[in-house]
Amino acid sequence: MDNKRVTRRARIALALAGGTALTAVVAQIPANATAGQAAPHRAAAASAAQHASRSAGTADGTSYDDTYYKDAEGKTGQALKDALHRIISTTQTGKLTYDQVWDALKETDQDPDNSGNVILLYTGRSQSKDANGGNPDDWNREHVWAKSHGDFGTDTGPGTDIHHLRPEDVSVNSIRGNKDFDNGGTKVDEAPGNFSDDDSFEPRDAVKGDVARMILYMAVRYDGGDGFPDLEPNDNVDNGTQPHIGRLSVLKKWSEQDPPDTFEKHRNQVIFDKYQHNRNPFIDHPEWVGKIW
Ligand SMILES: [Ca+2]
Ligand SMILES: [Ca+2]
Repeated sequence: MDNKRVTRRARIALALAGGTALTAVVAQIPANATAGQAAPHRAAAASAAQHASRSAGTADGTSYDDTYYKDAEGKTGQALKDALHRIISTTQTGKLTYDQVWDALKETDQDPDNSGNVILLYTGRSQSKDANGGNPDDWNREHVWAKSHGDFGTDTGPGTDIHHLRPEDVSVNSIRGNKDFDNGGTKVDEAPGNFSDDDSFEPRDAVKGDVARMILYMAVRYDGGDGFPDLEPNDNVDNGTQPHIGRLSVLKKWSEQDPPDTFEKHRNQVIFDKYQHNRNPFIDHPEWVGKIW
């Protein structure tokens, strides 16, 4: 392991500890406290977070088994899916507007090597946080579960759930469009390692599992309540506006081929600590994919 990688790891570890500390600080400080008053609490919280990260591991999803995932313990199949639905729905006490998604993504998808940049999902490009907008090489908000599949739009709900929203190059986002996911197609010039044809899109290898786990999170989180459709994966590539995304058999393989890495785990933790307060169970427990589907 070279020095650069060591530094990068250390920085991510610090960021994780910082995220946990932030939650602890918010919980401890009265609403009228000033920044000056908060400082001693912050030091104490940071120390507590460092301790927690040494003993339990803040980035390790299994450390949530006895708490967050307690009601899912020992379950499989539909019972596991139902339990996870209840858990990730009732704990989602933070819900964003579509406008708030911009700033949230600047934090969840920050380049660990450059705090001024985000990493774009399909292209893998590191790009200035400020270069967002509507020009072809700007980045915008990619709905990995394409919002036309169920037509849920961008009202607060599935259309603003940052577990499946990622920064992406505007023109690459438009090539992906609302296609289902499958292997094959021709190269996407601006996004090395990605392929697309008339009815499907194949992301680069490094994010294949991320894509699968985002789709499956959406299927568990949205089950027809709150006026939103029941999202479910299937094995088709012509789902159109139906509340389905395919192909499930391919997504399952992708999840196995590309297990959660530090970047994906960190983003799950930031969403949990700071924004939505719910977790993507398949990042914490990738083996639950096969227990449900
Ligand atoms: Ca990955
Ligand atoms: Ca569902």
